[in-house]
Amino acid sequence: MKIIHTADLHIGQILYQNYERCDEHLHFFEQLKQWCKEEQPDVLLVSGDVFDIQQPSTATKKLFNEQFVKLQKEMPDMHIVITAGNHDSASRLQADRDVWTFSNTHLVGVAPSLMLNDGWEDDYIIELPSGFIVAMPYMLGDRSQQLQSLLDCVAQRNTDGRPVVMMGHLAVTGSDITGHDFEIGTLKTQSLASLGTGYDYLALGHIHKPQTLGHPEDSMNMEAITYPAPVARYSGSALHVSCDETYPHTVSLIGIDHHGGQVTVRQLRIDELRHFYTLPEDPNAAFADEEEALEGVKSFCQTVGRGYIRLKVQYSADLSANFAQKVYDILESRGNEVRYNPKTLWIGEPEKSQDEIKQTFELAELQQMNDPIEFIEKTKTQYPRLDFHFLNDVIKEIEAEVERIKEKEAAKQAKKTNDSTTDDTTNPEQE
Ligand SMILES: [Mn+2]
Repeated sequence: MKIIHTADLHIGQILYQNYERCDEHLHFFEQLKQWCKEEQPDVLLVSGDVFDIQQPSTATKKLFNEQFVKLQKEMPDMHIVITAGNHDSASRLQADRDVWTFSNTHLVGVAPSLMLNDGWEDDYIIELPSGFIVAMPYMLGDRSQQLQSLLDCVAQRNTDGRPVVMMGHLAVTGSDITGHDFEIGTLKTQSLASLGTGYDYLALGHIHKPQTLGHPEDSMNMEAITYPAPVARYSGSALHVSCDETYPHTVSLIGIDHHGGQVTVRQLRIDELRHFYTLPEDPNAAFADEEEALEGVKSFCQTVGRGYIRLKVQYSADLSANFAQKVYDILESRGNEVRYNPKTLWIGEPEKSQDEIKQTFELAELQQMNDPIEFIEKTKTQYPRLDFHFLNDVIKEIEAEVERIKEKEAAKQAKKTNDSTTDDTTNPEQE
């Protein structure tokens, strides 16, 4: 079974509230089409975040329709499977499903509900002569049981050892999230183990850096690499979605010989229409003042002439209030081929006074505390504005609440164990 795996297209993305990226997406689709023609895969997988927003514009939907119809027309035997990511509207994608089925294109928007009807598996299992695809879109809740029952269902049908592929859109615990600015605590990760067993290749989306899980050493390797099944991989996004995604972007060409056999991964490097630059390009330099920064922008326009730029400016530089407008004015005369990220990187911030530094606790400090009261006692001189007595009361209260919750949980657990013992004796078939 031969697969081309991509994800996180984010069609319709507007960068820095200013720049449409249609031409960049078209440039991507041109390459994708070329690769499909050359490689003749059995199936093209798009693992979620097809669109950048839930209600894409008419122009964006048109681009989606045109490009996927084109792919299908050129490769009528190739199947296309597209799942919804967290950026997509699950129900909107699902609503178009029936129409697309006529052209070997399978859209899966909505995740299985907790109440399942007979035959629900058929909404997620795509059986092809070359193999099986379990197409899972982005899921909010824990669907471990449904995933395993889908894989079990495939195992039953798969009497001739065909390859089994599963798709998912989620952050797997331990993956490399370089380039994503997730705030601490907002990224929900799931363990690979919770996604079940029985697939040969797990085609993941959501994390934008291309990577095979468990093989960080292979991330920049463009040669064909063979692993024993199962293999879990993020294809990475189609375009750089932010300027922090400095690594190369690729689509993944996957070959699977048979179920439980060998999986071969080869990355196809995507040529980006516009690259991201931080000016000055010398990592140790920063613009000293406004004049130098504007000169830097002009010179970039003349030499490179295309791309997204952000500026590194010395902290001491005094930029005028309409600095960004001055940059836009320079770029406008260049037809907006050079695009500006107005979030300036400030270099060489002067050292803060002791009083300014220790207003809050660092997360790492909190994690080191075995006994917070003892820790704060020891370090309170560093925090001149800290109301120690107040904090002491708060922590005591939290500790008491945690105890209460623990007791409640223990009581609940004890009751559950009792109940399930009763259930087991009355009806051993029921779970
Ligand atoms: Mn996503």
